[in-house]
Amino acid sequence: MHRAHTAFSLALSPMAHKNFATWLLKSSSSQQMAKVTAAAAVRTYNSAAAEPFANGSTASYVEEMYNAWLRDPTSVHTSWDAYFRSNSYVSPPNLAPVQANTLPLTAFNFGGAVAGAAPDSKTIDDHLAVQAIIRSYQIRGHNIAHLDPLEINTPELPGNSSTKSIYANFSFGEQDMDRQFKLPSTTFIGGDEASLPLKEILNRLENVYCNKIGVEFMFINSLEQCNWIRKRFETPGVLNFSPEEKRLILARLTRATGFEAFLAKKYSSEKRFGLEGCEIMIPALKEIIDVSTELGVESVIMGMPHRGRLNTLANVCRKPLNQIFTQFAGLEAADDGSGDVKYHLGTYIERLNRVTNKNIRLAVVANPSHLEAVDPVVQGKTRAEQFYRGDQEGKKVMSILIHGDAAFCGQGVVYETMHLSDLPDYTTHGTIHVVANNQIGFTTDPRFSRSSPYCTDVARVVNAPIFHVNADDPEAVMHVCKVAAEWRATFHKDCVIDLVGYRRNGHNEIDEPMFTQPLMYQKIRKHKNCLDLYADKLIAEGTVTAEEVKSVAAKYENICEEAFALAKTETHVKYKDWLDSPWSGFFEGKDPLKVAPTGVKEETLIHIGNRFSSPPPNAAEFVIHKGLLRVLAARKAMVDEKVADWALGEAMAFGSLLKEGIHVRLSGQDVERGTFSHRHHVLHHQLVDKATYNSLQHMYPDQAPYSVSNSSLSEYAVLGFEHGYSMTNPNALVLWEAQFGDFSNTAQSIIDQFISSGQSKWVRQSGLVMLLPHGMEGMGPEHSSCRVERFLQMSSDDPDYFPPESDEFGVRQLHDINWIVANCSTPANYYHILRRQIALPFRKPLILCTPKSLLRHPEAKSPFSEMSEGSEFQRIIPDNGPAGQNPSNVKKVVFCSGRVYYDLTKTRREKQLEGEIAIVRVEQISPFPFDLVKEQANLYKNAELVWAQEEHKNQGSWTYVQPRFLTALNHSRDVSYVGRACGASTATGSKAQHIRELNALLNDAIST
Ligand SMILES: Cc1ncc(C[n+]2csc(CCOP(=O)(O)OP(=O)(O)O)c2C)c(N)n1
Ligand SMILES: [Mg+2]
Repeated sequence: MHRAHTAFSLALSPMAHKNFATWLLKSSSSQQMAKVTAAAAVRTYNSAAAEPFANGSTASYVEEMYNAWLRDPTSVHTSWDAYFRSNSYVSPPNLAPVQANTLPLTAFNFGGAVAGAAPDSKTIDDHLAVQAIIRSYQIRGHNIAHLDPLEINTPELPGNSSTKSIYANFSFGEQDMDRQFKLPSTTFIGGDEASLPLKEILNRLENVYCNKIGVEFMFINSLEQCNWIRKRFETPGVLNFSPEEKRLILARLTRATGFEAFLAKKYSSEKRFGLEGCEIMIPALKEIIDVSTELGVESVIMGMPHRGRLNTLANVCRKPLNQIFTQFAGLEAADDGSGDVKYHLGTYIERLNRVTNKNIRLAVVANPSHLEAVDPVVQGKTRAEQFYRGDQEGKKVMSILIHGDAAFCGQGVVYETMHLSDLPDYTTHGTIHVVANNQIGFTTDPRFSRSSPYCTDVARVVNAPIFHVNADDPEAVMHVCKVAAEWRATFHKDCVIDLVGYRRNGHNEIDEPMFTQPLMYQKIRKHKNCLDLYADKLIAEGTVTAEEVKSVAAKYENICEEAFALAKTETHVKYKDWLDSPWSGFFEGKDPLKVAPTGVKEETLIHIGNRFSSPPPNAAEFVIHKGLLRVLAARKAMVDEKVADWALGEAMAFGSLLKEGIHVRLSGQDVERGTFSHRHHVLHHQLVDKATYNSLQHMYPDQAPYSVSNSSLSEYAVLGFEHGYSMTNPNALVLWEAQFGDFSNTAQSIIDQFISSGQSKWVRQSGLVMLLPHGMEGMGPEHSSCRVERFLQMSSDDPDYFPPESDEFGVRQLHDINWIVANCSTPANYYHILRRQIALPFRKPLILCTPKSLLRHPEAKSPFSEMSEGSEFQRIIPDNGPAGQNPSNVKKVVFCSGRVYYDLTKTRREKQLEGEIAIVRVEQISPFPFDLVKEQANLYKNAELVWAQEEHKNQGSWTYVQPRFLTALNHSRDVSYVGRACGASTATGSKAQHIRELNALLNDAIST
């Protein structure tokens, strides 16, 4: 099912617009049908000459004019408008309001019932029928509303015969039209009037629900919210705008239109993904921002695709036009990075909102081509900004997400992001979604791009009201935007504005749309643009003169010309001008190569360890599960012995950072307990629902906040969200953990498009940590590998370049690379690498393979001495046993990474080769520790060098490390591969085969 029909099907169907008349009178006479159909046609009449009533009596003519005026004051001549506004008109008895809201049902004469007597059953039935009609309009009015400026969509949805069948049951005829009906409390169409004639009820409902706005909201399961919406659309006069307001809309529309026209003139062969056909989006965004600012919002974070982006930067954010025009000049960049095309860049601006006279910050988040990928990123950034401002209800910071119609319904990440909208640790307290619905996606029309009636149906899952509106009716659009902003401020929930427009050009300006949509574009070619239509309307009603319209347009063109001239004087572009998340002050006064120490005082470790192993203090009644009491006791015993396992090492890192004022946020599926039941940061009272204790939130009275949250079962949106969160403040450790590392590939666009390349494209840094459980432990193909080879393949360090050796070798490498990939084998090293994320004078994403069985491995423990003052992260852990102590005896050095180390040492012990085989762990795989590998190789001058890995040969680290080993060894020695053969799958599903393969690898590696 889909809503769209092409112009072709329209051409075959002369009576494209069905309306209430056809629903109501299915069982009535054709004469009545004709009459009411004619009355309904008044929606489209504009001039007295064209209107169908002039041949009636003067009284009925005036009456019809009055009806038309009630529906749309602009549809009648201005003299009539003035006349009706002056209240001089006394409507005939059947239109005259009865006393306001005071009369009981029995007070009406309903054509049969005597006033004062109890109503008969027909009267009651008819009233119920009217109530049902009102409700039907509220539920289904949007189906037939005039939303499409091109009128190529049949207004009624295909297959919606249920609508007709409901109306077919009500057989009101012409004789009923003047009957007075009491209005139920579920409608506001009466204003101050308690009852209205049926004709007036239908006219008003038609006008509210089937005109240029289609409100889809009756699925919301809150009466309060439904009534709130009804009131804002049904109350008479809500669509009346003052002349000042109209002029403002016109001025904004002039700028939006003028901007695209200027670019088209100056850069006719450049792609800019113009907004032509939906220019109203710019005044719409401005209206949302104005109303929201009025209601207390100080910061708006926006995410949007290509379409209209430059216009938004220019006319919503007011980014200097010359900076935008400079992007067209193809200049070299003055700063580092590889940059991005102009319609992907972000911006951040702080300015005075001239309408509200309040300061406002506006950010448009940079995004890749991948449509909708930016949605969760914006939400994470918004959430973080709310958090740092203490804005717990989202009153000061809000997000706006702009979508294309095809992408909004086609991209799954929209759904995933929607589902974050009401989760306690992910909500941004209401997002306003704006769909620039041009009824096409590249060359595909909606009949072939979605199975739902509207492109916005995805929002129904979170009970978001959806306001469809014809983009050619600026006042209707402004009203909808105002309601959307008020909705968000009132209920702090998502809502959607569906701006139904068209696309005047091809997908981009050099594309030919007639190849694929000939009929649609024939219509478009003949269609006047929105600015001209609105200007004509305002001129006709006397709000502005034609000269004023021209002069506003000319003035804006002058502004563009001046900026154009200025842009010509520029010699370079500056990527920094396009930064969406500036970290003011973070880099100031910092030595760019100085890393703060990551070891902490032993007493700090002991304090954190004791807290982490204790139940809530002074809460004897808090009942903890017996199994967890054992876990706590085991932790306490480790603290007493001054050793840490994986969970304790992690808690030491988090706790010590929190002590230093660094906010820590860990998010992902089941992270509170940990997939492998090792973490247990949240203790649950066994008898009281939702009573929990999280010791890391209670380490120190003045610590930074700690947040750990089980996420929805999503990787794409949640990883995007945490990436966005990490962009806001560099002084926070933000971690996302995958359930198993392999699931991270459902978030591949976030990894590829944002995390690995964000700094290079958009000068934006992020210290996000990805924790990816990884290891070949016989669990089958799907839970073994985080595909570390993919991350390594995206690392930007040159395999053939050995950087100059110096004391700062390690930090300089980190500075220069795009991200860090590591596989730590000890809790201490895990602890240090987490702390190093904050100790660095810059931010880099950290991709960390994390263990599974090692979480409980008796040897995978670290003494406190390896975490206390003076200790630090070890990029390579040398062999500290007999081999390392007597290197000249060593015949073979086995380099490895991660958990296989423990298997290798066990085999070496069993084979009693501890003096002859050295095992060296490469903990930080990328950037590659060239210097330390060289040092180790020099230590074992005569030994054979091998790289042993448990992953298949075409997977794991081998292809990344091999050329780098050769560079580190200056090609003077070789390093050979020991491990599994190449494979298509990550691991075998057979336990027996797994063990066979592992033994073969261990035997190959540990042999001389
Ligand atoms: C994830 C993704 N897939 C495919 C594309 C290629 N693409 C670019 S624009 C576009 C059409 C988008 O249509 P719509 O969302 O309606 O936006 P419009 O261009 O009409 O404003 C497509 C398919 C993309 N950018 N991102
Ligand atoms: Mg589109």
